[in-house]
Formats: sequence, structure tokens, C-alpha cells
Amino acid sequence: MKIKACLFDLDGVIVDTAKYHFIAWKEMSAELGFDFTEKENELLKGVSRMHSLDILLDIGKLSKTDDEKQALAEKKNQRYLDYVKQMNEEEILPGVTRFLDDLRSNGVLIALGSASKNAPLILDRIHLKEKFDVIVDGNSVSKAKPDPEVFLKGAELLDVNPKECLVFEDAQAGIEAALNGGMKVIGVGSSDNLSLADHYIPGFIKLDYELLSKWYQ
Ligand code: B16
Ligand code: MG
Repeated sequence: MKIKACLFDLDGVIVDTAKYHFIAWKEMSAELGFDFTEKENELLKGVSRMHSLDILLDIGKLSKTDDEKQALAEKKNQRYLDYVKQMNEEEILPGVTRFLDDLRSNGVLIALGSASKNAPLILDRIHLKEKFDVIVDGNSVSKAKPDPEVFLKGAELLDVNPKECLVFEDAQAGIEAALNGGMKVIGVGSSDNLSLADHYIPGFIKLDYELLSKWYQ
């Protein structure tokens, strides 16, 4: 089936903000008195801020009240924002801008589908906002990936049937969200957890509309 719209995850697909999330969570775990490894950080990819905190507290075997959790999540986010505020277009992952332009010139609609509440700020910092026809992020959805809400909302706003949508995702939860929404999905990046995707790409350097058209006829 021909692809009419492409929906992009943000962290791990457009930019590598996972490294900043990791630093901020690691600082927090150190303050709380336990270690948090890069491998454990994989569990947080594509997962909402509060759910990420729950996973972190589980790793540290700590329990906190709801008010304490709100304060911790806010503190982590402030640390994360210190890094985000320093981002610029050099942090766009290789091949992304060219691929977005290639899609647009071939009439494919483009949406962002991210769990992040900071997505608008990040797109501002990297000057990429105008490349997206629609932006759906953690501010506009109530159900986290693997629920398909974020991608279905994107398809609805673009007025495209989910079957004609292709999602680019770096995280297991996001790939499941795309499949749960009845969409096609390409796994991006180096994670081992992309096996459910239709295709896998290490990044966008070698991908163009012509190759997509061969994969999805
Ligand atoms: P924020 P994505 C996700 O972005 C990240 O992968 C995940 O690690 C993070 O916890 C989540 O956004 C929420 O981010 O704290 O900025 O709202 O991969 O869905 O673009
Ligand atoms: Mg991601």
C-alpha cells in the first residue's frame, strides 16, 4: 500500500536527546543513593516522564509519595532543559533534514509523534518545526506508547488512513504503538529491540523516497 504520511518519533530518530535524559536521570539516582546504568536507561526510551521516574525508583527500590514524585520529575526536567536549551541544528541526526525535504517534494505528509512534553522547545532549538505538517507530543495525548494514541491523532489531524501511514521509531514501546494503530513501522538506530518493525535502518543517510516506494508499493 502506498505511503501517504510519515510520522516521526523525536528522541532517537530526529535527535539524540536520550543522552541528556540519561545524564539527568543518572544525577538524580546518584542523589537518591543508587547507581543507574546506560543499559537500564534503555527501559526509559519512548516512555513518559512520570513512568520513567517510576521505573527509576523501582531500580533503586525506593517508594515516594505522589507529591515527592512530582517534585523529582520537575527537578529532573529542569536538569534536562539545561542541556536542551544549548541544542542547535547541528544535533539533527545525519540525513534527517534531506529525507524530510525528499518526502515533502514527493507529496508525503509529515507528522511528529513524540512522548516528550519538551518536543516544541526542541524543534525550536534545532529549527525544524516548519518541516512538520502536524505536531503531536506529550502535551496533547493522555495515553503513553505502546498505546497508539499519539500516532492515531497524527493520522487524524493529517486526514490520512492509518494503513497509509509509516512510523519511524527507535523504541520498542513506539514500534508497538505504531503496530497497535495499524500502521507500517521502520525501526531506527542501534537498539536490539526493533525486531517487530517491517524494516530496520541504522539512520537516514541511505534512505530516500525511491527506496521507501520499493518497500511499500
Ligand atoms: P519529556 P520520544 C521520549 O521521547 C523519550 O524517549 C523518553 O526518554 C522521555 O521520557 C519522554 O520522551 C518524555 O520526555 O520528559 O521531555 O516530556 O522518543 O517519544 O520522542
Ligand atoms: Mg524515541
